[in-house]
Amino acid sequence: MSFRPHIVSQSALSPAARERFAKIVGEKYALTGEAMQPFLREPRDLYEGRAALVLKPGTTAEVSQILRLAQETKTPVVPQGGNTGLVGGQISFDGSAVVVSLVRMNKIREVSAEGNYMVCEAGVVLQNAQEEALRHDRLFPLSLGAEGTCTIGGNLGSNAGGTGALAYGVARDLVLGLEVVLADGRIWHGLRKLKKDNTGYDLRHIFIGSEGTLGVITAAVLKLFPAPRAVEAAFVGLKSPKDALSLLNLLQSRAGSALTSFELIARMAMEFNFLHLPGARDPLGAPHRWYALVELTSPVESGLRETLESALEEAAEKNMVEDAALAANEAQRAAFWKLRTGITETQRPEGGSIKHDVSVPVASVPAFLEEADAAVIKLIPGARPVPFGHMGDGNIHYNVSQPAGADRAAFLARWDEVNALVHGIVAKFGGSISAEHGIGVMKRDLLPEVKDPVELDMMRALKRTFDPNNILNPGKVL
Ligand code: FAD
Ligand code: 2HG
Ligand code: ZN
Repeated sequence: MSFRPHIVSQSALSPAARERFAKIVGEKYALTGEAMQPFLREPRDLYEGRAALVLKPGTTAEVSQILRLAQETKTPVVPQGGNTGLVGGQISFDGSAVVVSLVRMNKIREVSAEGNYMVCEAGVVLQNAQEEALRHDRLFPLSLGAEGTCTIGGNLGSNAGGTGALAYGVARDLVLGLEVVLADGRIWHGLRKLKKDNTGYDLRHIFIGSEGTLGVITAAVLKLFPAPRAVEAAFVGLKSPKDALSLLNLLQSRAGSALTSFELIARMAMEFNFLHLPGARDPLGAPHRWYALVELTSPVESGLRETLESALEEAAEKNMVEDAALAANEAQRAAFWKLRTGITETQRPEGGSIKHDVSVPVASVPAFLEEADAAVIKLIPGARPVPFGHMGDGNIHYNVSQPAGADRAAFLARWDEVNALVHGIVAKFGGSISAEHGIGVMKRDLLPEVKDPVELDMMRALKRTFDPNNILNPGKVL
């Protein structure tokens, strides 16, 4: 991958500035040397970062002071949450930069079951937010494989999608209000709890998905939903993505908004799971070329199982599905989901993997997959496409593993070439080269190729307005 880190400043952070930064959070929470390492590497080991300091503020006031000082000293600041991002957005590449890790800001300030909202600080781990909502008989529906580590701040910074987006939308759809520290240290107290508020521009959405380039989110008012009373999941074996599309449509017409997840999985991903995921077992008796993990959820006890069973029977009669297993209990449902969320990890032992997090219109997913598979295998005979993902949203993680036994480095050296091929097909279908993981550094240099120049100009204008000295996550996104 030809990525050139954008070094903003070659000068080191002065000892005096270092001392002033450390004083804001206290020495214990100002890390240097080896202690910074966990904050400088990311999940796929694709990038190794550099920084002068990692700061772990405990309050919004401390974040504000850090940014005031960063502005004064022109110090680059890289906001970081759980460090699970997949495009390098949370990684600092500048030896004079300060990483601001929000993980200590992990208070859930308020939960209102009656008002259907919760107020979380940026460092609250997503799973903790979900669990707290459930304790109040409410659902916070954002859900993704990294939920045990990723944070609300990172989820909003990257506008995460995940497996519930089909029914509940992406992260930005789940936010009522925000508290944000601006590049100059001022605090925007935007923690509104209103569903309706048309008093001018809706600035929430400028910060959500801005990947730490426009401000540091310190807290958010999140929407809650009734807790599920019934959840039913099925693991389905299919001949083709075309049949998966037919099944998706059938389930949507039979179950309506109760269809909360529709995930597609290629056989190759299942094979990687069987090899590398401890305890993984095939829920179905025989292999299938494709699988769908589908889930129905309802806030009322409502005959959901019968709905799913009869829809799957209908699908079988219409030859849309080859086989299906319904989860008999919670443990089986969890095992189904493990086969889906484990894929990110089980690709790793198979060597180099070239990633594409793409979306196309839902009905174009089958044609996209057919064309991409043929093109990739023609380009690199023996390459192993491992497509999987959120088919209900038209979002496929079109990952390509190296040919078995091939040289990892030589395969990864073809990253740009494979990207160009796959992204070219995505463009043909009017799709996006980043459906949910963002731009970060991984796709920064591709953005001008795919974005309308007028849109890029507007983005640059926003950046200049919110961060005129380019101290916030410089070199990311733009
Ligand atoms: P980080 O990685 O720390 O940061 C992500 C970005 O947000 C960076 O640009 C950072 O600068 C910025 N940021 C962090 N905190 C703040 C803040 N307080 N204010 C402003 N900006 C901030 N993503 C999906 O969308 N869907 C998935 O299904 C999904 N599944 C995943 C599964 C696995 C196993 C892994 C490893 C990752 C997955 N991801 C997925 C990617 C990642 O987990 C998400 O993008 C997540 O939302 C990042 O949260 P984080 O706290 O780790 O953020
Ligand atoms: C998922 O949906 C994530 O599991 C990660 O977005 C995708 O590993 C990946 O490429
Ligand atoms: Zn995903």
